[in-house]
Amino acid sequence: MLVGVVGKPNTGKSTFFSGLTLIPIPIENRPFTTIKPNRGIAYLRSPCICREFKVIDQPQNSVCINGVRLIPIELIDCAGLIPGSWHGKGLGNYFLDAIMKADALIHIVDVAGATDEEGNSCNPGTRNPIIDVDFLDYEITMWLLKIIKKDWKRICQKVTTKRITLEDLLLNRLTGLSIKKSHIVTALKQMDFDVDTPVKWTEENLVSFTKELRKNSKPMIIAANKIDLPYAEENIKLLREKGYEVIPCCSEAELALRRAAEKGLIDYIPGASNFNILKPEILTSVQKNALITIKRKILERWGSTGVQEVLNKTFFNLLQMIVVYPVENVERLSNHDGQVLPDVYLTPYGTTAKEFAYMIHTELGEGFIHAVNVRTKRRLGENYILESGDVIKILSAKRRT
Ligand SMILES: Nc1nc2c(ncn2[C@@H]2O[C@H](COP(=O)(O)OP(=O)(O)OP(=O)(O)O)[C@@H](O)[C@H]2O)c(=O)[nH]1
Ligand SMILES: [Mg+2]
Repeated sequence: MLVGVVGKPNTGKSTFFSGLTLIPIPIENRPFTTIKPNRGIAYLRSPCICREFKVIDQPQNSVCINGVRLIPIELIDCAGLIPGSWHGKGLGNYFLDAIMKADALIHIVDVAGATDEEGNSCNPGTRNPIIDVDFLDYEITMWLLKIIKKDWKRICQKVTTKRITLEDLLLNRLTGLSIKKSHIVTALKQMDFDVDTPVKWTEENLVSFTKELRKNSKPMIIAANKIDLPYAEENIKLLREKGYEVIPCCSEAELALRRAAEKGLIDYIPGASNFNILKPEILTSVQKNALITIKRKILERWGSTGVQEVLNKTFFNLLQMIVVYPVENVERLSNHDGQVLPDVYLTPYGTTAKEFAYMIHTELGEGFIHAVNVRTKRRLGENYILESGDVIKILSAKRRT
């Protein structure tokens, strides 16, 4: 699962990315600092079940710190898009190619309105962030439309003459863009157009379909960044009044706190609403004041920097992912090597016990007999829909886990 950090230039995408991954990358107050995308690992945070079961766990595919599981996911920090990117403006073609590999998008908006249309800085309150929110959706949809249109006539002909389904032809056309057949099928159903005669679709039909496809295949969450600046609060209110769901954040504060924590200067945990200064004697008065300002203006006012919340909400709300712990030994909660709660899997809500078995290992799925809910010790059939936090043992005729 790959998540793209996207938006217009100079909104704080690289700062957001670096705050989550701690990868040092160029950050500057000018547009197009990032050209080549940055990729890195960030961590989702989910309460670990080790506390509930009162065990000391030995994580393998994740990390557990003080009862919080850190689950690795991949982030890509993309170059900025500007109006017209979809038809090549400002290296748009190249930039959009990178964005299209993502499974979900985090749209970083300068909610203080302190950057103009092309990402040059301006006085806070100058730019209307609502325009920024809408433009990105438009650019990505138009880019997708352009790709579909390149082959649309041939696709229509093949549906009519060769009786290949529209979804299969579109899937083929959209290879490499992280678009699944289910995304196409859902978009077609939502539109309710005749899939047997796409030749009769109007331009408007095609645009509506592409919009739906974008929403399904590249769902987007809006991070309202730069909440430390004037006008941010008013703009967040305006966006919410217009029905936009936004998560306020301050990437700059998150990056500063993470770096200070890495050096052992403070005890900050991502997502927390507070921290303590551990080594006041080695901080300069400028550093101390900066930390106190972050505490007062961001943590006390907004509850957190919002950055970790954006990442968690992307997975747990937008993509509706759940966490499931597979084990082999029901009593010890361990795997075949005796490691306690070694793995946690992220899977979309709706995953069945049998599908989960396939996720772990093909043979486990093929030989699926039944699963066991470790909490209740009850047997679960292949169609049982997993719940977040489930601890599952799978019995298989082929291989046991
Ligand atoms: N005040 C404030 N400034 C921020 C915040 N986040 C980032 N910035 C500043 O915004 C400017 C641009 O940050 P970048 O992270 O380079 O922005 P970008 O979106 O990656 O820019 P491009 O790569 O050019 O598209 C830098 O001066 C950052 O310090 C924030 O939360 N508050
Ligand atoms: Mg950047």
